[in-house]
Amino acid sequence: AFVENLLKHPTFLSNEYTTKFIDETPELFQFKKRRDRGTKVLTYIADITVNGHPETKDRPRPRADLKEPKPPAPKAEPLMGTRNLLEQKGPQAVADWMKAQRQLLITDTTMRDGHQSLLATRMRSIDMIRVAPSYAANLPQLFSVECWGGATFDVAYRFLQECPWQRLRDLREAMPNLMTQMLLRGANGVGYTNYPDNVVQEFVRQAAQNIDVFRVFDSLNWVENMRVAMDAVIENGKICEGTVCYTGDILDPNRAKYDLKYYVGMAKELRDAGAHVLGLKDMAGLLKPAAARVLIRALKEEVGLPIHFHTHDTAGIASATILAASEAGVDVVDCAMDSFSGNTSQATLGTVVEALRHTDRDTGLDIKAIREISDYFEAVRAQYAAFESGLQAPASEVYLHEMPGGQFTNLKAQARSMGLEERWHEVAQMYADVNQMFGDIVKVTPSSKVVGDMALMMVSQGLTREQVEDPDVDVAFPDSVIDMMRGNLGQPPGGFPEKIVKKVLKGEKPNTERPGKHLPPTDLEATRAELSKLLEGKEVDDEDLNGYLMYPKVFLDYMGRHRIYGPVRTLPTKTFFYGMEPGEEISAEIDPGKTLEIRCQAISETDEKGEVKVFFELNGQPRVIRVPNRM
Ligand code: BTN
Ligand code: 3PY
Ligand code: ZN
Repeated sequence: AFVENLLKHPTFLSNEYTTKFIDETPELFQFKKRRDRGTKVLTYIADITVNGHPETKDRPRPRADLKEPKPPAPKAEPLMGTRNLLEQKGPQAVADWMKAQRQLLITDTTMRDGHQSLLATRMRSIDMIRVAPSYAANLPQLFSVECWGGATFDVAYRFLQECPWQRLRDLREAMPNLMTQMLLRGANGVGYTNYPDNVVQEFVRQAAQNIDVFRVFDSLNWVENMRVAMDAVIENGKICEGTVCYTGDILDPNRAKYDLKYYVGMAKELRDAGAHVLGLKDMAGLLKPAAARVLIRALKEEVGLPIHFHTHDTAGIASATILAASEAGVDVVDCAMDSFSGNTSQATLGTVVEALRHTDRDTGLDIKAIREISDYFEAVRAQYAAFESGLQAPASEVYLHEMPGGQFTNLKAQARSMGLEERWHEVAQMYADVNQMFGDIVKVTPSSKVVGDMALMMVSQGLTREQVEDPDVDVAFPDSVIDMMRGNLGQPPGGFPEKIVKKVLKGEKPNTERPGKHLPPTDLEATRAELSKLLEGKEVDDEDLNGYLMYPKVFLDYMGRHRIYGPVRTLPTKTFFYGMEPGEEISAEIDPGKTLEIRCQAISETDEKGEVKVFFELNGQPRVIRVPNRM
């Protein structure tokens, strides 16, 4: 009935079909009879095989001789790691230990910021879960593994057709001795807007089941707006890394707004708010070695918390800055596996480890184990050629525009889609101008998106800063700009400039209090009931509820596709993005112990109805799936 229903639909027969079609026409997918999961997965493979994946259309293809990535063998039973200390003695004991020992501790970011910054966050869970046991066994000295939060949450649902919570559970189970770490955007959760306090609290409670270290930041560096999230982390017994976002240049007298005093002051506020660890988040990679020496030394002396430093290699200088920070006594730094490092990503893990060998800050990590895992990720990365940015080299231009590493390639893609790729350097300059027009703000998700939206609009419409600020020139501001000027992301130090607020809000009075103060609490149980109804009575667990609370539409779209395609998360990545070829065989473990052995036998010509038959063998049984050819 499913195929019949679907095939008669005019949109499905035309070329307009994308996975969106399903989101917009859910009534077609309300079948009486539940199809089995094997059939659903075959339907997915057949569809991709015949019509391609919308996300990889017109993008570079992986090499033809691509081999399935093979993770290195776990060497032995995992040794005790930081997670064991946290479980036995609690977060303060971990913080005390960090300060007491001398080695430079390392967080591996490959599974979060690494692919967020290089591959538009598209790495699939299966490619992470396969190598997680090797991390646990072969790199037990790691401080933590950053593997969740930031953009990974919505990208999992939205583009990868998988549940982010399940990813986290699987990773946790595979690395029982290592602390898992996530990036939490304070009152913005893992979204782009401020949520009611109880939604943030509920999200943290759920995440704390499997996350040990929460890096909590605010996109305007407003500590007031971080307290709810920080308190929730502390209440759940996990490590609260209260985080300062770094912008400007403390050594530049012309950028006096963000000087040493400012950062030390904010760090003290975070300490007083209960942070166990001080995060220093240099999301754009602007902190230079000489400035790092000064800043880290001052923070160590005046704040007293252990410091965790995060930077990006956009300008090519991240490892130099890390070494300077190390000499100044920083406690932990973020690096990515070599094959996922450099450019807009983090510094190169193996290189930092080697650079500190035979010094008093030797990391204690096994360089051979790092190389083996990096080799695995090199093969993983080759599968995602469609999502590479094409960025050829590091560039000092980042000191001009100050775009975060995680935004850079996204904004470039957005510019490309608007026909502005040739004018990228104008966009970069405009981004800097918009920042000044907004009063020189911290630019990190979501404030960075607002600056990017405004810059693209101005370049595409040929508007200058002077024109935008001129009360006599009519400007249609992007919604995100109006929202930020209303105060819905909170307040930057010193507030937004009156001139621009007036122009954007046309005299409407902005809210300068904490946005969460005015958002009524969400009735969680009523929301659960509403969601259950939308899912035709399906029982809604806490993970699904939290997904829906963060991203209602994205979550429902995901569930709609899940009904049709079933559990596609364990398909090999090549199959997920490119389908199968006749003669090819794959296997996918859809549940522990339940494996689908899938062989693609043949693909028919398109018949007079415009359909293609894809012939499979599923665990030895012949199966035929018909799909419309929309190519
Ligand atoms: C050096 O003296 O070589 C640099 C300072 C190293 C001090 C280490 S860093 C980790 C731990 N945390 C501290 O505050 N002190 C030690
Ligand atoms: C995110 O919020 O996703 C970031 O990576 C910010 O740097
Ligand atoms: Zn980052």
